[in-house]
Amino acid sequence: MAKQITTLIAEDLSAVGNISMTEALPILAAFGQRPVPLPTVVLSAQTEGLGEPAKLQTASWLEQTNQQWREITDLRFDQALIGYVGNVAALTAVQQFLVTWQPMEVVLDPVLGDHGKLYPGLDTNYVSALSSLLEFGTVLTPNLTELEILSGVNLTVVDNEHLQRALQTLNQKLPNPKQIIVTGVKRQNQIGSFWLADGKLQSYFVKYLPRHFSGAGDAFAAILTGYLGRGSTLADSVQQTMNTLQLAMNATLESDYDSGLDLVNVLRVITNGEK
Ligand code: PXL
Repeated sequence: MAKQITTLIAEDLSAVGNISMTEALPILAAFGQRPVPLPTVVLSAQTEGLGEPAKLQTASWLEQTNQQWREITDLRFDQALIGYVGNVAALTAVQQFLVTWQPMEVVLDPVLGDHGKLYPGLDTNYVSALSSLLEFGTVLTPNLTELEILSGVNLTVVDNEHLQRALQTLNQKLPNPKQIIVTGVKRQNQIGSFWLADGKLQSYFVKYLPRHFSGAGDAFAAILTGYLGRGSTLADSVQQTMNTLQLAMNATLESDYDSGLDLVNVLRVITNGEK
């Protein structure tokens, strides 16, 4: 039997929206993992398109949790999944967890914005605090908007040359090398992810579906964490993640989901793959 992986998940818990933590928990449980959720903020709804959410800040609880965990014998983390954090105090607390617990693999999705804009409520202070957290990630999964903001490379033209330059520039800004996968790159009727292997640009595409799926990036990071935890290579993990995510998007298109993703098929595929 495979060893059970314990994964610390730090991201928002949003009641309405079916995104981030509400996706990551079932996904990682389906991978047979032991997920340990750290809500970085509790929201009545995701921040996009559903009005102004009621917020419960958790930074001080996060600090107390990090202290209390020291009393738990044999607590250890193989992986961490960091998604939307939401405020600078919680980013600081998340950094403390990573420094204290040193998980081997840290999938860090630098959630900042999409379609060229920051998400509501995030500002330049937040961007600089998140930039400082990047050095604690081992795998980073920005979308195009986030890669542009974090690398400083203009991505108005999204050709291979610009993507390669942005990925390299972001890597060079950081004190230790990362695997950076940029997601959501549209080419004709396909959507793809790009990353570098030995300095060469790699990509993988699936069919583009003409709809905005909120929570798709969050699900991408969670599924990727699951495949990496199973020991798949980065390239295989990205490909399997995108194939699996495609199932969720197809199911969502066919169902009456108006927010978040229909994950049932994803959970079936993941569970069947468990040996
Ligand atoms: O899907 C990214 C995301 C995560 N978490 C919260 C969000 C969003 C996007 O709007 O609002 C709370």
